[in-house]
Amino acid sequence: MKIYLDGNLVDSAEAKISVFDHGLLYGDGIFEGIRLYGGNVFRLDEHLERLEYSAKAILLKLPWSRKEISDAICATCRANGLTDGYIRLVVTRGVGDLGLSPWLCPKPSIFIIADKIALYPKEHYEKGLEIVTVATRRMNPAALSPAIKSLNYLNNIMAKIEARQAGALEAIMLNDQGLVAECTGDNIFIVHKGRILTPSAQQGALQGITRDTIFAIAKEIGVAIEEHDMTRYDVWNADEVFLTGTGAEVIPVVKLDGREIGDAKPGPVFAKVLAAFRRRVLVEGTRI
Ligand code: PXG
Repeated sequence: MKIYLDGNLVDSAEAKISVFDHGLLYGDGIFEGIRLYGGNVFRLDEHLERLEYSAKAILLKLPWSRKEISDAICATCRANGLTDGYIRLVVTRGVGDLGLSPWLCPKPSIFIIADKIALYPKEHYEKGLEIVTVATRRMNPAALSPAIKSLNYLNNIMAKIEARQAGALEAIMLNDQGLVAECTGDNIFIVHKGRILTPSAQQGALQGITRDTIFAIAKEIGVAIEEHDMTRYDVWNADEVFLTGTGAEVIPVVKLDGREIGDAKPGPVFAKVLAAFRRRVLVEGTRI
């Protein structure tokens, strides 16, 4: 496998970064997870815009243009003969002396991995996931904006561990008001009385690229969609629930905290959304 690392395509065994990289020492860096479908990179511009926003928020000046990053992504996919897969783009603060200060790092590093990913076993895409609510709360936006896709994922990892300990593959994280924010690596949607509802960014949801796609799909299929505050009670009593993310794509949820959602089967709105999503990913991308 070839990895793009700071301007070169190198073998994965040679793709190494320094122990003095602040991305590793302090989680000081940002990333994007992107999908490749049939040789098209899905919503590449939107991912690169979010990367630029994350960079701006952490005062990291990207020394590469959007075009240069985009070309590097396409070159990495081509070098690996990949037409369908998952692209992990990471920008770290770079190498610097010990100490938190980002000014110790003169040059950011960039690397790109283009590989396969299977977030959940296939059967759950057909039968649905059983998930739980965990005690670990979503980071307060006053501490770290959930809009920044930073290399600090311990908050989500702790929640994932709790889910696993409860025998579930994914978890709902509440914000510090006790409202539903999102899952550990996915956004959440509920369907109630014919409307699709999802928590807002203000309530701690990452503005997912897949989430944005669901808004476009809802318009296309003529189903009302809106951001709405929600509690666990609202999710337990939803007609349907589904999760979205670049890794997960679109996956139904049939049980939360031991309560069956609807009739405990993936529902008709989910089926329509999934079909529209499958059509869209093949036509909306940037050719590699
Ligand atoms: N919320 C969180 C906390 C995420 O990390 C999403 C929502 C969905 O956003 P997108 O833009 O992907 O629709 C994410 C996405 C990985 C990986 O291991 C990262 C994510 C999702 C799945 C896998 O690289 N982050």
